[in-house]
Amino acid sequence: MTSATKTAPSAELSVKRIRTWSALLGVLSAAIVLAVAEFFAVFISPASSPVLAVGSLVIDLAPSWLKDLTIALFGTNDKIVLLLCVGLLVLVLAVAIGLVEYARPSWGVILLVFVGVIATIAVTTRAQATASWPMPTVLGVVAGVLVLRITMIRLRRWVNSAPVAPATTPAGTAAAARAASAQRSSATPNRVPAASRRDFLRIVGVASVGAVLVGVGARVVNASASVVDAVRTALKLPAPAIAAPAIPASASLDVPGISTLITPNSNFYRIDTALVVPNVDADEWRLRITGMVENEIEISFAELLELPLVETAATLSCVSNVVGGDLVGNAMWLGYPIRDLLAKAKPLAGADMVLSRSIDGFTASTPLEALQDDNRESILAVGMNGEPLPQQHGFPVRMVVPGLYGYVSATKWVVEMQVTRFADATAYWTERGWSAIGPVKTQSRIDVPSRGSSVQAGTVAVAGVAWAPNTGITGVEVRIDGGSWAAAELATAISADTWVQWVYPWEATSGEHSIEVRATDAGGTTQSGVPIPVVPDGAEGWHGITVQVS
Ligand SMILES: Nc1nc2c(c(=O)[nH]1)N[C@H]1C(S)=C(S)[C@@H](COP(=O)(O)O)O[C@H]1N2
Ligand SMILES: [Mo]
Repeated sequence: MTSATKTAPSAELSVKRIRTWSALLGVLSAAIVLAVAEFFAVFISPASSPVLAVGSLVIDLAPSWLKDLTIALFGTNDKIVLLLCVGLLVLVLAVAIGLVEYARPSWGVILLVFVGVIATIAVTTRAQATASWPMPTVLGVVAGVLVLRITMIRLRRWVNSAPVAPATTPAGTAAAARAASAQRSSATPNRVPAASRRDFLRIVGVASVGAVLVGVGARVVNASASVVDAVRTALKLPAPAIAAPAIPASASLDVPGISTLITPNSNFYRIDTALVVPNVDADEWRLRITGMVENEIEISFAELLELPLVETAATLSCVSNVVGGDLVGNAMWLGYPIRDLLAKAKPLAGADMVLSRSIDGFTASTPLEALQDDNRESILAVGMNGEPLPQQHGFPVRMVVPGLYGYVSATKWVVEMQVTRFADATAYWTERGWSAIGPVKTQSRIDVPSRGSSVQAGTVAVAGVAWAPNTGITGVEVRIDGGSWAAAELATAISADTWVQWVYPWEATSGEHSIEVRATDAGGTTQSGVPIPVVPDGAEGWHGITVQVS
């Protein structure tokens, strides 16, 4: 009885308290939206978080006099002022959403969704936005709506079971009592006030603590990612000591839809085991060469940048790329030859492998020979297509070894190269059933026409790319409807390490037709038509498509 006597008085609800609670529930729902959005932004991009996106949208839309005024008034604090203004606006909207939802159920939800749509537009219109960027905001709004509804239901239950306290201001007394009883539903209260109050407070408490923990945690992660990104953007890479030869115009065919010779960073496939892209501080970064070496070596990022860097184009491919798949790309890399670092470390006799390790624990086993080979430009890359490595492609440093699949060579966020033996150590994917050795298999792909598409009868450009990195492509052939193979025209190869564009002018006649492609590499091997799955060391077979000609 004692606890009931203690809680009973505060279980009473004045209209003012109902309003305060409704407003707080609006604020809580907004906090949930932001926390959940911030959480999912960790996995997509810190810049996809709605707060920052709305902030940048405001910057984009603000008239210049307003920008000038804020800068005049607040100087370099203008961004903070902006974020405070956005924060204040969010707070006002949140309070409104809570009040409206209590007074007119569903209208608060509609208002919340409306604000969510505006935030989503802000996110999608950011310059770097990709198709997945709206996801954090959308999921945040969904969570916010759920919390708003659930907590409002509990609040109503409490209101319905609680005695109404007299309002504090005399003038308000009669009106408040009327309003409060109007707000009760006709349902008979089935709980004692103290219990429904406890229920309500419990869910509000859990949701608040959850929002704070998730939101703050995710914000910290996103903030450190943003810092790394800011450092990356500000970084100016040195010019190469040995530049790649200029790319002749004849290296690119003028065929709409063909893969570009150089794959832009924003289109470059990404494969890794990292749930969250590692944020590596370039100033802290060190690479250690350890294991079976005469001299262990440790090198910092600044030291690496002082070495004479080479620029080299290379096609990177994933062992999981199916025939015709898109887990392959060609970039211009800037880096330091690994063979030169190994020469300083002096591997001991008997060593035959380098186990490279990423800051996140991923490992790859690369034959020592491939890293020492004078005829293979294996590098510790710091640049990709004229920029510092994008974070998701290994900032600040990754390995690139032409001719080996990524899983046995292209360690991103690399921090250690342990010289060892295949007999003594195994890498991440080898422990999961993939081959310890992974040379890239010669492949060719039809980019246009796209599979299943319809084309007009007449001359149709069948075109695509073919690659045999570190070996080179000497020929590409096409056949129609299983007929005889005909040579395609090859663009100028910029090196043996990159893919080559090819085109075949096909006299297409109406009806359904199959098109197949095969390549021959500089080693004299022509791709076999026998389909082989990707596990354990890469797919084989001819890429074939069917098209409809009308
Ligand atoms: N740290 C780390 N590096 C990694 C991987 C990884 O999971 N973690 N995956 C490898 C694989 S399987 C491939 S195909 C290439 C892909 O490189 P990209 O994402 O830059 O295209 O990275 C390699 N480097
Ligand atoms: Mo891969």
